[in-house]
Amino acid sequence: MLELQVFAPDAGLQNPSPFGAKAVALMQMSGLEYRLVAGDVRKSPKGKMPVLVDGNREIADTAHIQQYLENERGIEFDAGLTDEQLAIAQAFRHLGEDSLYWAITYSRWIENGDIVREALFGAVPALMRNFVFSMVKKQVKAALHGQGLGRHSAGEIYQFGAADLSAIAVFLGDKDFMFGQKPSSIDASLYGMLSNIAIPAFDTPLRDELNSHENLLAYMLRFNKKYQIGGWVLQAADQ
Ligand SMILES: N[C@@H](CCC(=O)N[C@@H](CS)C(=O)NCC(=O)O)C(=O)O
Repeated sequence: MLELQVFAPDAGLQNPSPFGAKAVALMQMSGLEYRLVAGDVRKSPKGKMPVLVDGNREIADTAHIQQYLENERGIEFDAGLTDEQLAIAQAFRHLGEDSLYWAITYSRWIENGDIVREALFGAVPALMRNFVFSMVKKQVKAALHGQGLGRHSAGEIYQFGAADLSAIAVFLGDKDFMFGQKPSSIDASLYGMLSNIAIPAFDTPLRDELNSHENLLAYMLRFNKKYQIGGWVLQAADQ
């Protein structure tokens, strides 16, 4: 059976990773049987999670996981989309995964480090936890600096994040999904980002911004319910 490796759930957070949530969304959309397991990022082929394991094949990166499901399992996530829609999807994918993702990363690691430490490093013995967390936080800070977003003030970073969220909200409008009534792979990608912003444990300006867009909240919930994902999105919707 297919196995999807993600970060282990901890501290009440189910799969607390935007790309993990995107991969779960793709798997649920595919309708294929799979097992969700806690993976070890140090053993991942590209040093990142998630990873899809199919027998002795390891597929790292959600873009490659999507391609694998399409090419090897015949799943047509984007059937019926025009070339123009595919191009728009590609642009929104990068907005979510290469821009908004970094604002999420900042809002967690830099601004809510204590929660991340307890949520993601719960398995590390208490005596070592601070040390291990500080080391990883240093790497995340360097990555944010390298990417460029980390060079801005908190206010500026959240403005960039809010602009990304507004762009998604405007394009979505009153449609059910980004391209109408039928979900496609871009919805899985955006679901991964939005559902992570919605995690109740992270009370951040990004979450406030998300909460100010009723259509985005309804979209997230609609996707979650359609593919029976459950978890924090439903908790957030209840609040
Ligand atoms: N492009 C990758 C990005 C995956 C990614 O950035 N995963 C993060 C968690 S959300 C990760 O594994 N970070 C650990 C690290 O960078 O050491 C994908 O689409 O899967």
